[in-house]
Amino acid sequence: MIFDPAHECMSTDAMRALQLERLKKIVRYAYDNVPFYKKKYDEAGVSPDDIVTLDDIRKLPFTVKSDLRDNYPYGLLAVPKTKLKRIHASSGTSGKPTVVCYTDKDMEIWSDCCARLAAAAGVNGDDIVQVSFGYGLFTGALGMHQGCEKLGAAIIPASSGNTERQVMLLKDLEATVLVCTPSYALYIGEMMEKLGYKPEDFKLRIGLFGSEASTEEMHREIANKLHIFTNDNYGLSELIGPGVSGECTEKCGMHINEDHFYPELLDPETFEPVPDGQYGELVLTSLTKEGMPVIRYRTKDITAFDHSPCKCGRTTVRMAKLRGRTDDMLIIRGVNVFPSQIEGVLMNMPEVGGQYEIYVYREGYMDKLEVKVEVADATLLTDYAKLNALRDKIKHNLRTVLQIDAIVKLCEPLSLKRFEGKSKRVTDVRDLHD
Ligand code: DLL
Repeated sequence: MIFDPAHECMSTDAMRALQLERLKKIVRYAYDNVPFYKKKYDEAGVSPDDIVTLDDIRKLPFTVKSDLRDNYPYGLLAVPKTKLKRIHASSGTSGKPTVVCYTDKDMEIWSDCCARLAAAAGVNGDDIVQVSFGYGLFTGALGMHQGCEKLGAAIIPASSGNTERQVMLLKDLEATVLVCTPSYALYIGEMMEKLGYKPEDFKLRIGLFGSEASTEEMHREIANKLHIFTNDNYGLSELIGPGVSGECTEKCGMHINEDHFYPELLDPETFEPVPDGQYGELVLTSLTKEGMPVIRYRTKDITAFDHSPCKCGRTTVRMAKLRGRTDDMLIIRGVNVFPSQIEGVLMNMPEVGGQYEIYVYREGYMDKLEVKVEVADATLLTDYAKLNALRDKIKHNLRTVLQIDAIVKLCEPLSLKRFEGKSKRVTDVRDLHD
């Protein structure tokens, strides 16, 4: 089902015209209502009247995460606080969180955008949706909750944690859709096995995942474990939360709701636009946000665009699964390594499980990359020769993809840390050793 065909299936010309009209309006709106934008644009010598074509967006300076932090909590509001309907925040790893505010109209658009994603994955009004994202300031749970509710589905607001109970709820309440991070889905799948259940004991048919990077291989592993269709959804609090883009059942990229979020894909060093199929940094502009408009936000997320037609009938541009973030790329002995490349290698090997940890450190002047992964079959741990052969095979496969050697450590099944929300699998301690 296409939730909003009038916008999701628009002709390219009509979409560009709509985007231009909205872009002109939002730049003027931000300039007139948010002193931060007025100051920034005045300093850059650019005025809202300079936006005549869509390309003119490139005249505007970027907005970055620290702009949001520096204006904590309400400095970027374009409306009086009395007009706000909801306030969320993204958990900063250090210091103050980034606060994001929604008016009534923003909430309506947010729900619609999430309803589009859920519908694109096949969710409908008959579904029972278990939301196992953490409820709270995080946008994931309430965003997807509202979107699925809009489709008429029944919601189980389970929140994350207490994984045994998650399994009980999924089973007893006959949930048909699971909403969580892909790493939590994997953990829930393992718990089902541990409790002695089979996929047939559940009514689950769809997994709406997102909020963290995951490879196709990881989705395949979850799909095999739970016997469900899985899709990937992308978003970020600064722009709205979930609702920016999501995969349809064709699974050939995430359709961007580009009538609300104008996407640019730029080379992070030259800021030149990157052509379809090549990777670059995603820069997003909210075209309709009323409470806290965000213009040319550097997401640091690395993806590629695809403007070719999609079989599903939607005409919106698609973005590839994220390769990672510009700030989580590891440079190891001068070679660029994305954790997602390591995940891709491991998930392609049935001999190892879905959990892994990456540890980067320095020995003398030498960077070391250590990859810990669980063997799928515990009996292997007693067979030294087989264990060694598997270790060599993983090393070889990693070397083929990364071009560097890794130290591989094989662990017992279920021995590595599991995640109930966004996973954290990389530890880089090199700076501490400098
Ligand atoms: O994670 C919003 C969200 C919730 C999206 C639920 C989808 C589902 P933040 O907590 O602000 O917002 O984190 C945003 O998470 O810049 C990406 O680096 C990463 N991220 C989000 N979705 C994906 C995804 C939510 N599907 C940051 N694949 C973003 C890879 C993702 N990374």
